[in-house]
Amino acid sequence: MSAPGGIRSTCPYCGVGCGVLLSEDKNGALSVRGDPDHPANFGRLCSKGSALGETLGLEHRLLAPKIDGQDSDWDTALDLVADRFSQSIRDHGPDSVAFYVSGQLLTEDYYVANKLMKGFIGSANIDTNSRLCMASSVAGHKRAFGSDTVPGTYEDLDEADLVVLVGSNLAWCHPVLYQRLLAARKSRGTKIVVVDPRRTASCDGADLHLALQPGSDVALFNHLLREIGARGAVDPDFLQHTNGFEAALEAAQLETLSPTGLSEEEVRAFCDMWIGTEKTVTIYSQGVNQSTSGSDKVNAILNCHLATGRIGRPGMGPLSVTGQPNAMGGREVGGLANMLACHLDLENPDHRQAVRDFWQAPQMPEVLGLKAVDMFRAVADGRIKALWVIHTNPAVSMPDSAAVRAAIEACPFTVVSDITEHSDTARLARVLLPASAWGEKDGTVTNSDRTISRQRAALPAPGAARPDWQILCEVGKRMGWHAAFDYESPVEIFREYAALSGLAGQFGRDFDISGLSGLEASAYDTLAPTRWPVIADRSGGRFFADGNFYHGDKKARLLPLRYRPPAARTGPKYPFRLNTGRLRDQWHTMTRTGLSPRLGAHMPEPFLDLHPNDAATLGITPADLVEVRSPNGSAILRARISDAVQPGQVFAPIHWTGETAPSGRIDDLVAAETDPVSGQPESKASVVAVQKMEAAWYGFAVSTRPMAPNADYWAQAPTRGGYRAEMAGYAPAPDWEEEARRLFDLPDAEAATILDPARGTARIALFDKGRLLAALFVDREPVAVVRDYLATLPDAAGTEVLTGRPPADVPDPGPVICSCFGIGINTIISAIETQHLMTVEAIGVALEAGTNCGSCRPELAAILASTHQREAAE
Ligand SMILES: Nc1nc2c(c(=O)[nH]1)N[C@H]1C(S)=C(S)[C@@H](COP(=O)(O)OP(=O)(O)OC[C@H]3O[C@@H](n4cnc5c(=O)[nH]c(N)nc54)[C@H](O)[C@@H]3O)O[C@H]1N2
Ligand SMILES: Nc1nc2c(c(=O)[nH]1)N[C@H]1C(S)=C(S)[C@@H](COP(=O)(O)OP(=O)(O)OC[C@H]3O[C@@H](n4cnc5c(=O)[nH]c(N)nc54)[C@H](O)[C@@H]3O)O[C@H]1N2
Ligand code: SF4
Ligand SMILES: [Mo]
Repeated sequence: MSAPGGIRSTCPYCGVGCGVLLSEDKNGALSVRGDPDHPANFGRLCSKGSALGETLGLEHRLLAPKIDGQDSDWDTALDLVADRFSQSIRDHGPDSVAFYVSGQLLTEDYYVANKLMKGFIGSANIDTNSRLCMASSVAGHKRAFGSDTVPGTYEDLDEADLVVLVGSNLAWCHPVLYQRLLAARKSRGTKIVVVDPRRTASCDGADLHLALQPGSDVALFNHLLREIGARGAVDPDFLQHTNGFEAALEAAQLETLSPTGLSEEEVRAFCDMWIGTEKTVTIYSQGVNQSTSGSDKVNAILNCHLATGRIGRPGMGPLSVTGQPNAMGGREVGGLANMLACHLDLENPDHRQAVRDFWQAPQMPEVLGLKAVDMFRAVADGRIKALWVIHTNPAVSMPDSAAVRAAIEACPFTVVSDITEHSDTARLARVLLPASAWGEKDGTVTNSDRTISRQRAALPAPGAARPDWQILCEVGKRMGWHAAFDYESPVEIFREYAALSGLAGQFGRDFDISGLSGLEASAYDTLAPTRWPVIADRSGGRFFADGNFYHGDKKARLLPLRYRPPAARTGPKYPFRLNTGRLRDQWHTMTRTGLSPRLGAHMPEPFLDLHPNDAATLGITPADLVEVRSPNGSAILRARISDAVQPGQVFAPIHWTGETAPSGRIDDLVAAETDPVSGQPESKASVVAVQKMEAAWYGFAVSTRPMAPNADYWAQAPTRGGYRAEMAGYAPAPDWEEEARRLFDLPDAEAATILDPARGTARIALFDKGRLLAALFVDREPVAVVRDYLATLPDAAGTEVLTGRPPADVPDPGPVICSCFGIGINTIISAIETQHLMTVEAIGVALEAGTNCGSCRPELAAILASTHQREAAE
């Protein structure tokens, strides 16, 4: 829909689901602004959303179907996919094929993928990366409520008096919601508690941080339940609508606090706040879900909300925030191997029959499909003979990812639908299918609070790219199911889906949007953000305040739970607990955010945070590289010494890949241990050993073009003028000038060099007619050059580049803090000192830093505090 400010659409990153306005800027490029009318963000965007325009270039796009690395055409590629899938089904049965899909697909794409696999191929072997993300929340919701229902809404954050963040770094991962929370804090004094083993950016604004031991959340929330019981804080009227309170309390009585490692005072303060504040929202995310006790953690939290009746009323309730833009939509369409469509159950014969009749499907599977980890095991041992991966990058994001890569490589037939061929998964596929990207396609997504929003196209699809739903339907038709997949446009799919949800409503399910089943194409085009359910007598709202749940007896269930430690145990061989997670400015495997120089500047390298005491014991100093080994694999990462992590614990980000830093692939270290109920892997509690990398050489390079490093460690990131790379190796090159020419692919460029073989140093700059193209700096120690200045090259030219630092009259901005305006730490410190700035707001006025998305504001506050501290001490 074209509004006065442009076309309305939705950000393709996190589950906040911010509305955006798309228009053409004065250079003809797509400009992306926050939509002031969208109820998720009211105009705000975070650094990732603001940088969307920088990620739309076509140089990395897959523009034609490819077979065995050769460009092909759609007919040939689609026929091949349909033939090979059909052949496998004929020869080995429907369970010999599988789809592995994504919470980033649009609802319409997701719906047809699920329909094709479950209704027509007749297998439930479709699973999604939501298994790595939301599966424990889904399982917890179903156990407690009888359905996968998110009870509350974002408005609860405006009305709460206490918000508890459990295993959620909201400041970085749901930044616009976090800003909304801070705004509420400012106006009504909302208290914030963070429960996280690590001190994160979300702790900066918090009243209390409980740095519990990894995996011990059940022990903490069992204790809270005990206190709720002991202090008479249960809501007896609400308990009438529940079962299991006594048993849950009894199990909680057996628990102690010792697994948490927290002091009694800290926990008392937490219980006082929680029990004393009726309007409490508990937000939880991957620190809860990604655990072998993930489902129990979810239910331990839900137990406390059910016991106190704090659910579904304004300003209170549990809120599982979704990660991906359509994680919620995927759950609605039944994209997981253990679900049907529209919150109907695969195990229920009546549900199966109803969906089968509705789809006029030839067959429906009666058994659950393989969950992600088991699915790739079945690929590895040959049970799955044809695999189609859509909109996800399992070769790096699955646990034990080296084994997943080997499995994909050995699979007889693999298809990948992606927007780029430069991904670790795409590199392994036989057939590559070019998908239309965000900005080019139409459909719907559902965010964390059940709001359905439209994504709308503002750009033409480049080359031969096609929307995912169309590719799936073409294969369905070619497999012989023409009528079932004969859609002209997404609205036809949406209408069918909405009608099916009406059937689910008749079965008494929560997910019913049948009010939208008659939507005309024009109404779909203009559809405003709409929270489900959408039925004759109801639209949106909250669930469960009335005590009506979705179990057979309409009651909720509290569960008896006991703490279980993470599956892997630390010991002398693997003494550290490895925690993994996200950075503010990158999205997953970086195939999109990795293209933005602004976003790349925040953290250009993969790293490992370790506690100063551990660093001292291991003899590791800042900027060293470390080798990290687990029973599954190894990695090399830059050491960051920080007391944000506890002794014995280390943290690494998930974003680096074979494309950006092959030895930084963190899931190579992660064991494929899963939650017994949800099948979700324990991505945050592997065990590792850490030691200093005894590198013989270190390098830093800048270049106008991508480089081809040949080093034991390397990491490459985009800059405004090209690329920067860190490198290190066990054996130095015999001739560094020759190596530089190979690295930059500039065999004949003019060179300026300073070589000192005796000291193992080399500085080489390569020019074309006096214009700087690339430079390499090598040393036996981590290279001491001013990286943020060199990263501005080739703006600065000339042989003075070999000094590795800016000329006296050019200030070095330092590492970027504010990505939106590209402002470095040195610029900020200097403004604080010279202009005597006292507040984050004043920094904003002086430099603009922190005034757009606000996600660097915690860092600005920290810089302000440390600069003032230093000034006071001087
Ligand atoms: N910038 C950015 N934002 C994103 C994404 C992104 O890639 N980049 N991805 C999106 C997606 S798909 C998702 S799923 C969300 C994830 O959003 P979050 O879940 O908020 O992010 P994570 O960094 O994975 O993990 C959250 C925290 O869990 C903590 N944790 C680890 N173990 C435990 C434990 O045992 N108990 C508790 N209580 N905490 C623990 C970690 O220290 C970490 O700080 O983010 C979404 N938003
Ligand atoms: N150790 C550890 N591992 C984790 C996690 C963790 O916290 N720790 N988190 C897990 C979680 S929560 C998640 S959600 C996963 C995320 O992991 P992935 O889903 O594997 O990561 P993405 O980079 O989002 O992959 C999306 C892919 O889709 C492609 N793509 C983009 N747009 C389109 C499109 O329109 N159509 C198609 N067909 N393709 C497109 C992108 O280029 C990219 O290759 O990682 C999981 N892995
Ligand atoms: S918070 Fe940021 S990443 Fe998430 S939807 Fe909004 S703009 Fe996109
Ligand atoms: Mo996720």
